[in-house]
This record gives sequence, C-alpha cells and structure tokens, in this order.
Amino acid sequence: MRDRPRLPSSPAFWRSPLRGTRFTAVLGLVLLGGITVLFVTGLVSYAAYSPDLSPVNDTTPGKGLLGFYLFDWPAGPSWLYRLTQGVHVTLGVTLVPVLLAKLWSVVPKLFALPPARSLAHALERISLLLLVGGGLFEFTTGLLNIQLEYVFPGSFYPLHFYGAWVFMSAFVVHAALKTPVAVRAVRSMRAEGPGRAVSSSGQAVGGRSAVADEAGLASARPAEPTVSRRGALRLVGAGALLLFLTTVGQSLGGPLRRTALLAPHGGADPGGGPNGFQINKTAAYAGITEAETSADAWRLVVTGPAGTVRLGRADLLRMPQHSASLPIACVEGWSTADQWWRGVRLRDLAALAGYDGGAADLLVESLQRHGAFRRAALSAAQVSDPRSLLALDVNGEPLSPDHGYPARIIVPALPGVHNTKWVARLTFGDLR
Ligand SMILES: Nc1nc2c(c(=O)[nH]1)N[C@H]1C(S)=C(S)[C@@H](COP(=O)(O)O)O[C@H]1N2
Ligand SMILES: [Mo]
Repeated sequence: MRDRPRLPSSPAFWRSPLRGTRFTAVLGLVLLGGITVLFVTGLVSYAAYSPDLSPVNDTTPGKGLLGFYLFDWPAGPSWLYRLTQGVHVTLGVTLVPVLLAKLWSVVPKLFALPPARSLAHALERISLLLLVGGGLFEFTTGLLNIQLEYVFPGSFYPLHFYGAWVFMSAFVVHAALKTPVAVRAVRSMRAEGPGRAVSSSGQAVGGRSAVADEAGLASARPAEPTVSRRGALRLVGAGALLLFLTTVGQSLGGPLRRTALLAPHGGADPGGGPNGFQINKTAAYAGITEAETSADAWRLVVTGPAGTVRLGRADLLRMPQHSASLPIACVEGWSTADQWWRGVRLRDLAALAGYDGGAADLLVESLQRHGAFRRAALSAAQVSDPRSLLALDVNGEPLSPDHGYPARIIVPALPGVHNTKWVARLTFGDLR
C-alpha cells in the first residue's frame, strides 16, 4: 500500500487478484443467457398489453417502429402471463448480484486513459457507456417499479421500454465482440482445473493463466488474495440464490409464498384480505365509495350497435352465470393461484350490445375517476373466450369492495392491470 497510485486511471490502482478475464467471463456468460431471457419476456409483456388495440392501453409515443414484432396476445393458457412475467421479474431480481459483480470486475476499464486511442476505440467506449448505463437504468427502473409500485405513474412503461432497446443494442454488440473471448477463458479454466488461477504466492496471472487473461483485466500489481476466484463466484451465486428464494414465492403461491420476503405482495400474510387473495389497490385508494356501489346507485352501462342498456347487479345475476378458475398476474411479478370466479360472460354482454357472435373489441371503464388503471381495452379474441367474465362473485362469495364490487373483469392470460375493478361502463366496438 506504500506507493499505491492514487488515481483510478492508473492500472496499478486496482489490486484485487480476483479480476481477470476468467472471473469476468463466467459472470458475463451468465448475464448473456439471463439478459436474453429478460429481453424476450419483456417484449412478451409489452405484447400482452395489446398496445395496438387502443390508445387507452398504451400511449408510448413513436412505439410503432419498435413495436414491429407485436402479435395478438392469446386468451390462454390462463397461466401464460403468470409464467412470462414471473420469470421476467424473478430473474431480474436474481441477476442483480451477478450484474454488480460483473461491473465491479471491469471497473478499471471505465477509468482507463487515454479516453480513446483511435476512432474504433472511441466508438467501443461509447457503446460501453450505453451498455453500462442502459443496464443500470433497466435494473433500477424495474426494481423501483416492483418494490414501490408504480413510482413513475404512466411513465415507467415508456422509460423501461425505450431503455431496453438502447441497452439491448449495446448488449448485442458487446456480446458479439466478447462472447468468443469469454468462452475461450472458461474453456481454459476447465482444462486447467479449479482454483488454479490465483496461485499461493498471490500472483493472479502466470504461465497459462497469463495467456488466458486475454481481455487484460488482471491487476498489474495484484494484492494477496483473501478469497479464491471460485470462492468469490460462489459468494455471488449464493447472493443470487438468496434473492431468488426470497422472490420466487410471489408468483408460485402455496407455502412458498411465505418465503417471498422481499416481494411487496409476498411475506407471511400475502393472501390476507377479503376473498382470500391479494389486493393490489383498495377501494379506498381508488376513491370508490359505498354510496356509488349500492344497489340503488350502481348501474352498468353497456353500449354497442344495438344501443345502450343499463343493468343493476340483480339484473346481471339473472343472466346466465358461468364460472372460470383464473389467476391474477400482475406486471410486478406477483400472481395469485387460480381463483374461482363467477359472473356473466363478456360475450353474452357483447351479444346484448349487438354482436351476436360475441366477437367485438371492448373498452372497459371503471367507476374510478383518476389514474391510468381506470380503463382498459380488450381484443375480440379475449372477449369471446368462454372463460372471460364480468365477475360478480369470487370463491363462492360476492366480490369484496377491494376486489372490485359490484363487478370486475377477469380474462385468462390477461395482465392483472387490465382486469378492471369497479366496472361502470362497457363499450363494444372496433378499437383497431
Ligand atoms: N379500477 C381499477 N382496476 C384495477 C386496478 C386499479 O388500480 N383500478 N388495479 C389493477 C391491477 S394493477 C391489478 S394487478 C389487479 C389486482 O386485482 P386485485 O386487487 O383484486 O388482486 O387489478 C387491476 N384492476
Ligand atoms: Mo398490477
């Protein structure tokens, strides 16, 4: 430490003997697989919102070009969004220690001088800024959104969406350049056997290891090791495992839900609340009063080519009742096990509004006066599915006020947010 250089731009400033191509390579290959899955499940989640259906579902400006891959989200299997979004959120949380360790392993490069040796080098460093900045941005916005629930009302969505495209552009370039190096480093590690990269004398590199430090990440003046590279990787893995185990329960249900200590809708009493499963936003939060949901006051307004009908809860209960076992799966990653819903089929209401086959797009509006979640648009395929209901009861009881009394939407495989509660108005028509 005597003559340790004080500037991080000096290569000798960085002394951890753990740094080296191999340490970075292992973490990098884990992220290569993991982030690819995050990207795909993220795009899938965007498609699940049916952003093309109506401006109500998505107002992301200029998304047209980037939405080139969009497809019609199916109304089944009913657990589809539970699975894709559960994977997206749980994997994102699990990869946090891997991401941080990877960034730590390459941080000397951030300070390297001169800033650019050539045009190619300058371009590479700019792409790395987009990579690191984009990665931190995506993980941070994602984590804030699941932990604090919509900290960026209305804006999380475009931020996370555009951020993903910027990040992934840089990620693809980086992966193309570095994957061969990483694969070679990991292969050479296998060939040499475990624990050999840090010798007892503390020289991280030497002999074949020096050849393996192709990316030039090893310290020029390594300090005495206090942990082996393998031990450090195990520590990162253990951190990731711990996060996985304290998160995954929120989308699995059963006894495992109790282990979802880190998840806002997990923990010891996640299902507490009326009707026996999670409540996202309460009636009080949404400003729904008992007076406006009472039998005297509440009327569902159904509109379509056949005109407008007004129906009270008693009128709806006199219509044919159907049931469906369906989960609620929130974009935040938590989901419920299947709940037993009962009510009127959306396609029967479509028929009432003038669409005999029950196939028409649907604009749903809530009694709720403010907030982005008071409206949702559903596709004709979603409306005509026999399991898609305007639910009046759940698990054998009338809906509780917090779960959407007097009536709410429940549709298979639909992101939770579009299962509108406290429904006031249904407008059937063409929303494309
Ligand atoms: N009117 C209205 N409907 C709503 C919401 C809302 O805030 N207002 N939240 C949505 C979200 S984000 C989810 S995940 C589900 C949660 O349903 P639950 O509270 O019955 O579990 O309701 C959806 N329906
Ligand atoms: Mo949600």
